[in-house]
Amino acid sequence: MTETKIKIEGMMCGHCQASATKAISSVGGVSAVKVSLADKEATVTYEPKKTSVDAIKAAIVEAGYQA
Ligand SMILES: [Cu+2]
Repeated sequence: MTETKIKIEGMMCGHCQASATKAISSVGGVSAVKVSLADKEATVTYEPKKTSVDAIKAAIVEAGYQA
C-alpha cells in the first residue's frame, strides 16, 4: 500500500468534499481516502499494482474538480 497526497482545486463546500471523496473511493485499488476541504488536499491510500496517481487524478477531474 502507498499513501499519497493529491491537491484538489475547486471544492467549495462539504458537498464538493463528499463528491470528491466518493469519486476517489470508487477507483479500484483505493483502500482509504480522506479529503480535507480546508487544505484542498486528499490523502489517498492505494495499491500501486491496481491503480495509479494518474488514475485517481482522472477520477477527481471527472467529478468536476482540478487535481
Ligand atoms: Cu460544493
